[in-house]
Amino acid sequence: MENSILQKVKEAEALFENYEITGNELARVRQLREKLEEQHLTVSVIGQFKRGKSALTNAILEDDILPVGIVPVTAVVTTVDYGSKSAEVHFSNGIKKEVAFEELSAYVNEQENSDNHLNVTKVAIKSPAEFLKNGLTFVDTPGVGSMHEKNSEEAYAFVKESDAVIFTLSVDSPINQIEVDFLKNAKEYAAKFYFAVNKTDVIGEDELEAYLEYCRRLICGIMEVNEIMMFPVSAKTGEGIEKLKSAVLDDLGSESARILEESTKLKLHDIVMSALAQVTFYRNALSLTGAEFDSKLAEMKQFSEKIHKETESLPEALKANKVVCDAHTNDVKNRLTEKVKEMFGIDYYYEIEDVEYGRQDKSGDDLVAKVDRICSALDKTLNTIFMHREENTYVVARRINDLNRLVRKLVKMRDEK
Ligand SMILES: Nc1nc2c(ncn2[C@@H]2O[C@H](COP(=O)(O)OP(=O)(O)OP(=O)(O)O)[C@@H](O)[C@H]2O)c(=O)[nH]1
Ligand SMILES: [Mg+2]
Repeated sequence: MENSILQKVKEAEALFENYEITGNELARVRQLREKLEEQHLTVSVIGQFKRGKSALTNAILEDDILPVGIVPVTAVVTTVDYGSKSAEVHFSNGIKKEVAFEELSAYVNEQENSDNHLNVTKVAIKSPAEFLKNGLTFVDTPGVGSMHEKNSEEAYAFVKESDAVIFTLSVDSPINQIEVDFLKNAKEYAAKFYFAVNKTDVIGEDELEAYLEYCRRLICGIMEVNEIMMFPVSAKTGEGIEKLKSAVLDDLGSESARILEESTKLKLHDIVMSALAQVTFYRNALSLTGAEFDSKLAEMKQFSEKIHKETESLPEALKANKVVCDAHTNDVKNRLTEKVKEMFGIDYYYEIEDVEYGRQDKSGDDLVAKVDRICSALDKTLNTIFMHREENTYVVARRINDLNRLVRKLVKMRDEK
């Protein structure tokens, strides 16, 4: 008997295949189906920067593969699968390059590949570690909350692909708002959580008990559960690592189908919400009278031209400043969201992760290009609607009718438990 979540994923896939406006969601849902069919689980190590995620990954794999350090280190996602030892760097232009382990740091390390100017999408490692034998993909991610915002974005993006997470805290610093926010977000996508409290070697036993109790209470509140799986560990001495590994492997043995099903449900919900926002936007815009639509389109175009001009006229010194550039880009996204809301009365969904970030420390070209990309995604949608509006009224009416049906189906999918 085919399991019901797989059926739902297939239904969504079949639905999205019929509409050009849900192309993004189609790609995401296909990936989801493939993982489900292969029963493939992704377990990621996530958390704030410097909690010891990479050190913990190394300790679990019993091999010092990944760079570790006192300054923010991990700039790109590193996946580890079972196999004979090798490392391959994947770049955003599709090129893959096999590298020696001694060279890894040049791609993974924030200090060497700053702001990921080499445009690495991920590093894919193969390792013969026992832990990986049953076919899980284990992942070390960049940390959230450092000055290097790009790392936080990568970490947030990868949580969406994780089925289970090892959320890493450390005893040398109390849980802060950055971690709370990240955990709340992760809860929306991953189905299983292990809490590793790292660096236990730096404090005494009494202090550790008090710290664990404090973490337990706080996290139970955030996760809205009575109990959590918490593991005091030291990546440095190896203390507690075996217990953590056994817990993960035991669950994978007995619970992997349930974890995958739960995680797929969460991810499918996110995809359906994204499709719903996109389709509602499209339908509402198409339903406007010709004159209403034309005036709104003209106003949106003016608005995006204004944003372009503002961006171009920023002083070169500011355009070369990464912090200013990031703040400006975020501001543009927010303003466009507000404007679409004002013009069309709905939330427009930005695939923020799809925006490719280039290096910004030499000239302002990249900032202008980045703003261009953000505006042009919206322009493209509006232009498609515009073209459809030019069709005869019968075709437009049929399209709206079709979209209404699609919205109803998506609402049903969204509400199904
Ligand atoms: N004492 C002690 N230090 C540790 C332990 N684990 C990691 N560290 C140290 O903590 C620092 C950060 O470790 P990383 O593994 O690079 O931390 P990370 O979370 O991967 O950091 P980012 O990649 O920047 O997010 C390094 O100086 C490590 O040597 C531990 O168990 N005990
Ligand atoms: Mg790291």
